[in-house]
Amino acid sequence: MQHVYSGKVREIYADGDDLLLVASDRVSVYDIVLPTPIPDKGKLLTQLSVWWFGQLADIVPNHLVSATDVPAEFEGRAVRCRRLEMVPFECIARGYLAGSGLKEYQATGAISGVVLPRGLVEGSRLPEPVFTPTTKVSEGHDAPATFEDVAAGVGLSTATRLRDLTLEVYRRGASRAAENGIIVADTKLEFGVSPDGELTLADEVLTSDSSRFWPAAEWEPGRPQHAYDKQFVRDWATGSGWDRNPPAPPIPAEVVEATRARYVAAYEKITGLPWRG
Ligand code: PZK
Repeated sequence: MQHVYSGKVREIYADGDDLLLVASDRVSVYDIVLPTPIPDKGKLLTQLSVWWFGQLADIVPNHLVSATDVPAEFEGRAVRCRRLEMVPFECIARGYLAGSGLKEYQATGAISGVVLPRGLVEGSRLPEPVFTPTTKVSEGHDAPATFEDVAAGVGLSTATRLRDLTLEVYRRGASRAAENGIIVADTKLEFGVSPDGELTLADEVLTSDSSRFWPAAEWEPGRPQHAYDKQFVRDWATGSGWDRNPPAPPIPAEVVEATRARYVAAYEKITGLPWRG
């Protein structure tokens, strides 16, 4: 097996024609990876994503080959997937205002070319979910794109499919999560084209690393929302005196344990299954 790519918290290996996506227990805040792992995070997010692929299979085919046929050292935290020709846009759906969507709305009244009502604030629910793609930039952060940009890149019919699929996946995910006390504010999807030409859902889906999960009970538009998963890490980091430059200090044990409990809770609430790590 050949290592082909390292992300902040994940790795990709090639195994023959397949790829293995491997999730680590690393966690980042303010875009910086902390020196202390969150035990089982990689397994929890991998198993949540695998569960979602099953739930979404009637909407869109996916790249998953096997979640069990992986090397023993990666057991539970890797998926074997089909190698695709990746679409050069990140397909994002937003149902609430946060992050770069909030910034763009405040500057222009629109996101990705979609005009929104006046008077929305940080954390507001949008009248309906919006497709807000970005172009992948190898260095630094992704650049906002409009639907027209996507159409110019991949053609109008593929762009329309990408938008419709992204919004349908978001609606399905947000609705399931909301029934269980979790707001999915937004989610980032990646698609590719299979060797037989089919648009295929790739990467990880509807995890808290690829989405903003908020505790619904604490939702309060007008201020930054609490993150379902990393809020304890953020609160500790803010209070620790750390200047947000690397290297980050180690995470205290009680913050690690509370954070792990949130990843477990998100998995159990969303899937309805007990976590048996
Ligand atoms: C692919 N990424 C992003 C994912 C990382 C980075 N099925 C596929 N075929 C070809 N390429 C990719 C995929 C998928 N998924 C995904 N980059 C390439 C990514 C996981 C971990 F570090």
